[in-house]
Amino acid sequence: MVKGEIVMGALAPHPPHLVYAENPPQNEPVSEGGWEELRWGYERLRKSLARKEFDVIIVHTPHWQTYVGTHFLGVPQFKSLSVDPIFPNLFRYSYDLSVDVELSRSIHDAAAKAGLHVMMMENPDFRIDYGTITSCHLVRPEWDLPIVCISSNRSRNYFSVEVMQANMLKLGKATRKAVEASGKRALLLSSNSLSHRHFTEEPEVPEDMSQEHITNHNQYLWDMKMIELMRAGKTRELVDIMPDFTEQTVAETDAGSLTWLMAALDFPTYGGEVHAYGTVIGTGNAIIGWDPASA
Ligand code: 2X7
Ligand code: FE2
Repeated sequence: MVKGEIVMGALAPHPPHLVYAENPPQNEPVSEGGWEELRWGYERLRKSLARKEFDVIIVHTPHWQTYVGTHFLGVPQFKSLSVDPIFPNLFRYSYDLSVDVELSRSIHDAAAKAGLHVMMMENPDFRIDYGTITSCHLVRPEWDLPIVCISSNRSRNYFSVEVMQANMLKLGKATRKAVEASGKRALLLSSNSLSHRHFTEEPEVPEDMSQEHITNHNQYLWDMKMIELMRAGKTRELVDIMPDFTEQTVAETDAGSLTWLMAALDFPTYGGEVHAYGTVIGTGNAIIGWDPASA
C-alpha cells in the first residue's frame, strides 16, 4: 500500500456568524452579509486546496467536549439539525454528512497505543457540534468527502493546560501515524479561534460591521505574536507559549486543536500561509494553511 499523507493542515475557526453571513441553503436564518475579510480568507484557503487531491477531512473541534478522554465519531452517516446554543438566531443548520469510520478507528487505536484514554462514539442519534459543521462547511461546502471528527477532551479544565498540551502532542503524533498507515490523503483542520474574549451583548443587527472589533488591545497583541510565529515556521516556540497565550486571552486553543495540528504536521519549520485575520463578536480568528509541499 502507498504511504498515506497529510496534504495540508489548516487553522479553520468556526464562528457560526461566518456561515450565517454566507446564506447557504442549509442554514435557516437570513443575513445581509458581514465578516467579509474572514469569508474571503476562507475563499483563498479553498482556492489553495483546489490544487490538492484528498480523500478525507480530519477535524479536531472545541465544541464536542468530552470529559473522560478523546472520542471519535464511529457511525458512517449523520443527518439532523444543528443549532448553536448561544447564537440560535444565527445558526440553525441542516447537515447530512458521512464519516470515514475506518480511519477514525485507526486513529483511535493509535492514540490508545500511545496511552491516551479514547472511545468510539457509536450513538446514531448523536448531534454533531456546530464547530465541526462550520469549519467543514467553510472549507468544503460541497460536503462530498467523509470526515473524521475528534472531540476535545477538557483536560485543561479538569487538570491543567500542561496536561492538555501533553495529551494533544500524543494525539497529533498518533493521527499522523494512522494517516500514513491508511494510504489515504488527508486534510487536517484545527477548528478554533485564537483570543476568545467575547462581547457580552450582541448588536441589534448581528452583521453590523460598525460594531465589530477586537475586545481589547492585549488580545490583539497576543494574536499577532502567535500569527508571527506561524508565519515564520517557529511552531515549536508556538507550542511552547501556548499555555501562556491560552491563559492570557482565554483562547480557544484551550481545547487543544492547534497543539494537535502542530504535532500532526510534525512541527512545520516552513511558514503557514495567512489567508485572513479578523474578529467575530470581539474574538480573534485567523485562517492559516500549512502545505507540506512547500517545506
Ligand atoms: O464558537 C464560537 C467562537 N469560537 C467564536 C466566536 C463566536 C461564536 O462562537
Ligand atoms: Fe468556538
